[in-house]
Amino acid sequence: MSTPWHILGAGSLGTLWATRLARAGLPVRLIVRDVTRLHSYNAADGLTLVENGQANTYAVPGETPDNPEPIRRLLVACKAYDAENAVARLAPRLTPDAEIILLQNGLGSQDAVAARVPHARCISASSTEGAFRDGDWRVVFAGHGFTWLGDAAHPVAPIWLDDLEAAKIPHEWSTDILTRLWRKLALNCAINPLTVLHNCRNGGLQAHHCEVATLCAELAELLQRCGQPAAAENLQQEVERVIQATAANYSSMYQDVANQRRTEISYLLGHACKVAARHQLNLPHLNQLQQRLIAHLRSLGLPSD
Ligand code: NAD
Ligand code: KPL
Repeated sequence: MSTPWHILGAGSLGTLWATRLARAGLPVRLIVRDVTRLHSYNAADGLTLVENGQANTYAVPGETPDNPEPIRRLLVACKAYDAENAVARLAPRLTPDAEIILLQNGLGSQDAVAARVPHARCISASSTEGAFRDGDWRVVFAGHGFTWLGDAAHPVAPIWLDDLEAAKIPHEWSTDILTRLWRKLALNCAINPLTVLHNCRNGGLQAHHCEVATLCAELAELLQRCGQPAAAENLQQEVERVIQATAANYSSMYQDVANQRRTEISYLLGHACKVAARHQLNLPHLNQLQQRLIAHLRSLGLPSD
């Protein structure tokens, strides 16, 4: 019997991964927050994936973090601000050879998790897949994309990539995952906060070309300084390309704010500003953007961290 996939977080990405792995006949367990959520989950038939308008339900067994079964392969699919505590709670269940796959956007949460469970191998992921929940235990596969996985400490690919192949999860093992994560972070820093502050779709930033260009120049300087020159290459061109290609979309941060949800600001713009300060790099526009965003979130009564 192959190693079970324990999936922490029954949100958009967690459900997207759990259903595709289960569909391929692989053993999957879903870890929900507590007994109340487990009762709610057990009252449903399982997890539902809506793809191309068609809904299919998969009977993935659910459990709470306190279940005694050891965990050898854990997919962490919660938000960046929940990852460290969520994994710390599961630490006693991790086997000595445990592997943890971290799906969080941005940077900072991966290191926090790794420090909590130093014996486990932590693999970071950067995904362009898109999904959203349209009900409890139900997810809509909204945007086909790709997931890069990598381990900055050990370049050797894990054997379970075969499971992703079987589950038809488009992926690639990356030997420069940090560069990918920094590049995505820079894109998110140049686009997402401005869409919130200007209250617009991504395409609305075409009217703020100079502001975007100034931020890209500072972000590129930061990437150079923290040893990520490849992530800095042609940053502004790529940001402009993404703005154009996703012109009709609302950024993930815009959607969080519109739905009065906590944002991942600390792992995106907050992380960039923190690293710049650590390098004694003065990036006035990036810092000002962070202050404006924090003030805006506070004015809406949303957490600013
Ligand atoms: P989500 O909010 O839909 O799901 C997170 C789930 O984790 C929630 O159900 C929450 O209740 C659960 N959770 C939190 N703490 C938990 C705990 N201790 N135990 C059990 N469950 C817990 O989030 P999402 O949209 O799936 O995003 C997850 C990560 O993936 C984020 O960092 C996000 O930026 C990134 N991401 C998302 C998408 C997407 O399309 N949704 C795309 C790319 C990257
Ligand atoms: O990833 C994104 C997001 O909305 O979080 C894009 C589309 C790249 C905008 O930054």
